[in-house]
Amino acid sequence: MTGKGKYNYYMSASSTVCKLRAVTIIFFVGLTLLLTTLACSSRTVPSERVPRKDKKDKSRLADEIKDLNFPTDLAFADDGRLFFTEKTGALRLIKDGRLQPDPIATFNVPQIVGYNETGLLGLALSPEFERDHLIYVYHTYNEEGRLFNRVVRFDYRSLETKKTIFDGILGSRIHVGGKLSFGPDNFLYIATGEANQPGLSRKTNSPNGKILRLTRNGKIPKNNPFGQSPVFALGLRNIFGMTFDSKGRLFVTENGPENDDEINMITGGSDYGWPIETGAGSGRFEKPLFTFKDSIAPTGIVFYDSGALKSLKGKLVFGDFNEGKLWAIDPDVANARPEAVGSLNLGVTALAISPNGSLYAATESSIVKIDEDIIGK
Ligand SMILES: [Ca+2]
Repeated sequence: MTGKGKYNYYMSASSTVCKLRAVTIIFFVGLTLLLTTLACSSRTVPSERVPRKDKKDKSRLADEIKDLNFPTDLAFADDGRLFFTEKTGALRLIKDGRLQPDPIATFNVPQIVGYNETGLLGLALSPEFERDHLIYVYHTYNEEGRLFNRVVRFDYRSLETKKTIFDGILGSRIHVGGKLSFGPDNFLYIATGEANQPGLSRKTNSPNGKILRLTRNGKIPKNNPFGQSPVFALGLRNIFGMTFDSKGRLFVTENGPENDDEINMITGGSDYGWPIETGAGSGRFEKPLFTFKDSIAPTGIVFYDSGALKSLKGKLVFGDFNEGKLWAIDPDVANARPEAVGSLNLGVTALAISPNGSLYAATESSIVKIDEDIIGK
């Protein structure tokens, strides 16, 4: 995601004016089209204001929640509550379909003006969240002018008791990773970035540019591949998405430099080549499941195993930040290519599947339910 201002959250005043002009033009063009459609057809005009009747959707979320402050990660509880992080530091909750006005907790993250990828970046609920109420987050912090990242755990019922699970991940304005996932082994997987120091990706004594694996209390599992090291896999540049499939395999979206964004299957002890090689390379390093020659900035990824969106069943689904598209690839088909399956027109940051199998995407300013109207657009 380097150099394209993709996470450039702070808009300049002149671009605001341009956007207002554009919005005005789009409004009048849209109004004309709407009136034409109404005049020419008796069909119902599709509108996001028309609630979709989906009585099975126990999460009861609205189809779209707007005006958010750059959501970065999503996590559903078993009862359908949706927790999400905002880049600027707030952990928020959507309950009974409604966005709760006050954050659950706010993290003191650096508010960097200009292009940056720092902040409150990742979220995972404990595998036994209904019982232990534990929430894990990944966030950047500033210590004496230097940026670092850490993973913190707290009890949803007593927010003041925070436990640091892992600390000392070097920070930078860019390439700070941040996604968290619990594996089927109940270990916590942490995706870090190389903090714009590519050499760190190769060092097993650095947590940067890696997938880390820890117990839920932050200890190093006995069977980690590099002995008494949290490192699970190395040679990674910057990861914006991580998920396990139904077979327990781990997949990530990795952002290449100006090209070669990768979808990788991660196995313990493996080396993914950065910064020596990108893409399929010479065969010396782990080969990606797929490499995008032209950068799309892939982000949130899920394995879709529900029947609600039939065309996606059994596929890895991921979003991109550059064009706001959704992509799907079958991880079990050799040399499969991702297929663009829909578009949100806003940079996608995270994906999640609700307990009843509905797919949701976070964009840079909203959370959207992905239905058949979007898939195939
Ligand atoms: Ca690679």
